[in-house]
Amino acid sequence: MSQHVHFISDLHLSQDRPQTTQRFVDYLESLDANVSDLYILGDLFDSWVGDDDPTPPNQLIKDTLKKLTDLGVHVHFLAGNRDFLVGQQFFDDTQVQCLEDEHIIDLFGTKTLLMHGDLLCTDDTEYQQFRQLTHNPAWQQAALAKPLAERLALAQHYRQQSHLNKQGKSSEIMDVNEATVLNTFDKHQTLRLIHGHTHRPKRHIHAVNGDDAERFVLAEWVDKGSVLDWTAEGYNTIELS
Ligand SMILES: [Mn+2]
Repeated sequence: MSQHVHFISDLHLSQDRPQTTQRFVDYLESLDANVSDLYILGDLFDSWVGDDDPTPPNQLIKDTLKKLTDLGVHVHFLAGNRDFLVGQQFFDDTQVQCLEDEHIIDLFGTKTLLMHGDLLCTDDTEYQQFRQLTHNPAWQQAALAKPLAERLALAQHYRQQSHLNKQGKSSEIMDVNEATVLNTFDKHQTLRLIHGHTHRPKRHIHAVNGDDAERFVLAEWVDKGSVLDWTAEGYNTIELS
């Protein structure tokens, strides 16, 4: 029986999206040892204000992930722009492995770069400045030191702000920058990239130094779930309704 490797992103789990939570729990509970690795490429949560936040569905998700890692499935998490404050306690509790953005794996013999995808959206300079600020360890430490109620209120504020900002930006600005994509392939000397973030699922082909490089964009989980499923024979997309 051939081994499977799964990739998902952009579930945006929150108390407001119980169907997505249920779909994700059902999906995790359906997995067995035929799946060697599950890669979660960011924005699993719509917001994460600290590992001490007991707001549903946080505990349910942690418990379900722990059951899966107990079965021997390797689960990996690469943070997105919504859940970059997922911390050590989360990883200790779930035994999920934390990956840095721009992580390289060997996917059935092909060097494959994994990203959330926001780093590719360099046309959005305002967002890139915000990203730099919020990825500063001192900023994160100060943010996490605030009382939980204040962090929850701040997260609410950022979500509204982000929603308003998006309305004022063209869809081109919020998509990946082509030159940045090419530079990223070149920097990592790879011909395959898998990322999420833009919610524009597609397989793109880019010409990189005379070779065809493939870029898979994962789908968000909104009306249905979506899993990029790889085996040694190739890939297919699994939809979960
Ligand atoms: Mn994102």
